[in-house]
Amino acid sequence: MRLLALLLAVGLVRATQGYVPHDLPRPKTDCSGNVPQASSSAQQLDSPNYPNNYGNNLDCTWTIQSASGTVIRLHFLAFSVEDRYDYLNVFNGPAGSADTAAQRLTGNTVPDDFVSSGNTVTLQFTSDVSVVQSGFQLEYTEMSASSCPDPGVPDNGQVVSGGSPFGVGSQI
Ligand SMILES: [Ca+2]
Repeated sequence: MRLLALLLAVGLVRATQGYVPHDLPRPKTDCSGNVPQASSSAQQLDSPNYPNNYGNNLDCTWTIQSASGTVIRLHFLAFSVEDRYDYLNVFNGPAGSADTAAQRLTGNTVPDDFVSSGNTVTLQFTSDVSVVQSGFQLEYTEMSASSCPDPGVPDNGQVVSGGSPFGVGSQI
């Protein structure tokens, strides 16, 4: 009986210290918001509270749109979310549809640029019940559907020709 009391006490201490298992379902806080339409000059989108830590139990959805016939480029400036438990879904179109789930981003590696195939990109950021990090900061830009972002210099290589603006079929 004394042992049981001790175990209960230990359990109580852990509970009051905020120990929460990862998979316990909790209501999510909707942190969605409207974002300005993409334009040819880059606009910034940050995770809630950036550069301070985002909160637990978040579920945010942002829909970025650009003019009809254009596409949207995402350029990540920073990325730090709890690996495998918190993540940013990047949908190449409206949210939710399985066939538009382009990327599920998690961890601490700054992702490569993303270019949509149409004029809508939906971002969905979710966090679980514990462990928060600084989140992400990105820029989004409207681009002509026929232009391509500067691919940069490849590993172990150098650019010998070409130059901005790049178009479909450009060679570098
Ligand atoms: Ca988390």
